Amino acid sequence: MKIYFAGSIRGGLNDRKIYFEFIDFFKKNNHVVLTEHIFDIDVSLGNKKTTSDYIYNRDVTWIKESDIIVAEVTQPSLGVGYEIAFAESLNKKIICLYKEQENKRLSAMIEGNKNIVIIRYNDFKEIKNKILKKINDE
Ligand code: 6K6
Repeated sequence: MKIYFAGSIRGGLNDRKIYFEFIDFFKKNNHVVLTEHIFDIDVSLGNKKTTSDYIYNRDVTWIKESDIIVAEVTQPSLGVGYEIAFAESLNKKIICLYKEQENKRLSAMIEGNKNIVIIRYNDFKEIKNKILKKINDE
């Protein structure tokens, strides 16, 4: 499967390590991750010449090209919310991954959307099989 993996960037990069774990995991299971380098500060974020215009157009093209969007939505991000809605408008399959946190709740616009499969977790290892199964589900 061609996966568009989405996660917060300008919304905050606190969960960057978890994004890398998910991306590695998908690659090891023979999936193609179109966004594999976007969270890499050296390769991507350090490139000051890359404009928002460029990023937007490239990411929209990748979403169109993808089979599925997997979004890590623990850290709220305008860009990720936009990508989810855009993918939904194209009838793409959408999986959101949400790490449970005290005194916080997932946005109702994600939680209440029946077109989105939501997988909640405490530890990434406990949901590995579930994610793979959902990716391959028709
Ligand atoms: C990439 C190449 C050169 O510079 C970059 C850095 N920026 C971004 N690169 C790729 N995708 C991005 C970048 N900034 C945001 N996005 C997209 O928006 C990603 O697909 C993320 O899923 C989402 C994050 O949105 P914000 O609002 O948190 O930045």
